[in-house]
Amino acid sequence: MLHLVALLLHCVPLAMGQYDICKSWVTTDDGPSWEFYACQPKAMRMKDYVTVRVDPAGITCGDPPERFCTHENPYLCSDECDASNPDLAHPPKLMFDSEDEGLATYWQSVTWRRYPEPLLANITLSWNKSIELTDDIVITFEYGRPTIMMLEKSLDNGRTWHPYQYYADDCMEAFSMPARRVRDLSTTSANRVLCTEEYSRWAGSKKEKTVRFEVRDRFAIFAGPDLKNMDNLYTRLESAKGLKDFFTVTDLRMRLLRPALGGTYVQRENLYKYFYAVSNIEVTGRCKCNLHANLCTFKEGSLQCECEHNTTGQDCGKCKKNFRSRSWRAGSYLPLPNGSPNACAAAGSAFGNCECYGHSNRCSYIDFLNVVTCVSCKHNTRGQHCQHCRLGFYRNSSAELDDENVCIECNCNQIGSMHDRCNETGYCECREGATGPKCDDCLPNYYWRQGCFPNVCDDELLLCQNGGTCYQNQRCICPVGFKGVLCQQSRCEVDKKDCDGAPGVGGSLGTVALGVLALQLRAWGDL
Ligand SMILES: *[C@@H]1O[C@H](CO)[C@@H](O)[C@H](O)[C@H]1NC(C)=O
Ligand SMILES: *[C@@H]1O[C@H](CO)[C@@H](O)[C@H](O)[C@H]1NC(C)=O
Ligand SMILES: *[C@@H]1O[C@H](CO)[C@@H](O)[C@H](O)[C@H]1NC(C)=O
Ligand SMILES: *[C@@H]1O[C@H](CO)[C@@H](O)[C@H](O)[C@H]1NC(C)=O
Ligand SMILES: *[C@@H]1O[C@H](CO)[C@@H](O)[C@H](O)[C@H]1NC(C)=O
Ligand SMILES: [Ca+2]
Repeated sequence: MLHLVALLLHCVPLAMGQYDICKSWVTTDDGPSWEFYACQPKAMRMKDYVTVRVDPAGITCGDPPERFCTHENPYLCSDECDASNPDLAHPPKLMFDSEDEGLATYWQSVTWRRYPEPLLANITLSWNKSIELTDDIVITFEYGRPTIMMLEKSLDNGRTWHPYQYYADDCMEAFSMPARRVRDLSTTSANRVLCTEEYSRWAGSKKEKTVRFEVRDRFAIFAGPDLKNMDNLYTRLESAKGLKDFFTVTDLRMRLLRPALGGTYVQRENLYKYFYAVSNIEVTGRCKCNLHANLCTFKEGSLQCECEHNTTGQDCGKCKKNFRSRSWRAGSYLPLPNGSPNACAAAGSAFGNCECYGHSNRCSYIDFLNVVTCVSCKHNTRGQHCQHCRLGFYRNSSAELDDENVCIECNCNQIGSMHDRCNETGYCECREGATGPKCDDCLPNYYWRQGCFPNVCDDELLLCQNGGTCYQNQRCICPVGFKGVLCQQSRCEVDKKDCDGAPGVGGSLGTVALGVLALQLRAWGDL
């Protein structure tokens, strides 16, 4: 009977769909215990959790109120957009509401009245959370799809952006790229960024309204046309480098670069029929929780994984405090069907009490010392438990022992310091004359030149004499006729030769000249 219960419970994760359950209470021969599985949240309608930004300022129509018409009725320009009238306004939020039967609500841009200046608009969607796409992104345009647009994505909350897909009625002309279709991609090119012409051609504005980023078609490369063979997809996501990241985003941006033309050229005399109107943006995906959570909740304005397996963080991207005896790892879809939880382990639970503070995932037993010690400590740590910093590094006082940033490089100035080690507060040991935490400064009365040297001259005690000037505390530049470290010596006193033929050397020359004159006068007197 007990065995039957175990069997039934064992089957639960399979019956409920793949990777739905993080753990279950199973009864085995050794008694009941938890069993852990790789798990992920369900896919959701991500537009419900998004923040949107439309650029540039003033691109939304209605301020001031404006008339527009459609390609179907190009000469009946009686429609009005007025931001101050709720019935006639088209604010960005109408891209994310639920559509009532038959009545589309939409964001609308100003018209292309500034033609031929391009009509450009960016629509940026931000989740402040990494999302894994599970279905196509579908953007619905009323009154015609753009003839040129681009989809971009960010993986780091908008700090850096990458092209995701290009769309144009003529890819060569717009982006100098050949037109391709996602359906023609192969297993090795499933994450290629391409330009497609499928969603930009004019087909009558009522007929073809959607622009897609085809996630399903890319999945189908591995999982087959109806996504029946998901195991193969999950295996590929685990093994193909960059494939998982390709479907992961924190932000998306639609760059609208040219509106629908409704024909082959722009009619300058009727620019009121050119604009963008987006009624819906559907993004289906799940929170990225690194296979450590099956729930994701909206808290304090952002989505957050409800982490299991003793992990924590918005994406379950690290181990909980006191569960860091091994380095954190994402769960894995493999082996099928339940995957590997790769759970974080409590300090002291693994390897017979060998704590490595998460800086090593290997321990080794040293026979003659009878100790277990961590092997290959990472993050610049060392020691039996990776509890010290490597030489040349010091302990970061604001980091826990199991933090990746626990050791900070000393960075001692190579010339100014005795060696590259420092004390616990990061101070290096300085050579004579050098100072500062890193020994890259000089004490007062020292100057820096490949190290610190005592000043030869300065403006206070070591003044250059006789009108000499002090050059960078390194030497006195003496006037002609003087020498010595501080120009304190007259050349004349040292060597009589210097007294003659040295014109303009102040008083001493005068004296010499007078002497010569006196001699001559005496000579004349003798005559
Ligand atoms: C749209 O975003 C891109 C960056 O992705 C930026 O270079 C461009 O200036 C933006 N365009 C507008 C109209 O704000
Ligand atoms: C983004 O999410 C983090 C983690 O949940 C939160 O601390 C932060 O305030 C959020 N930022 C914004 C702009 O919502
Ligand atoms: C997480 O830690 C708790 C103790 O707080 C333990 O009962 C549980 O089994 C651990 N879970 C995993 C997956 O290791
Ligand atoms: C010290 O650790 C904290 C916490 O992890 C980190 O934010 C900080 O950047 C670290 N300091 C340095 C200098 O690495
Ligand atoms: C490190 O050295 C500096 C400078 O010599 C000193 O002020 C500081 O107290 C020292 N810190 C420790 C922990 O010894
Ligand atoms: Ca809508």
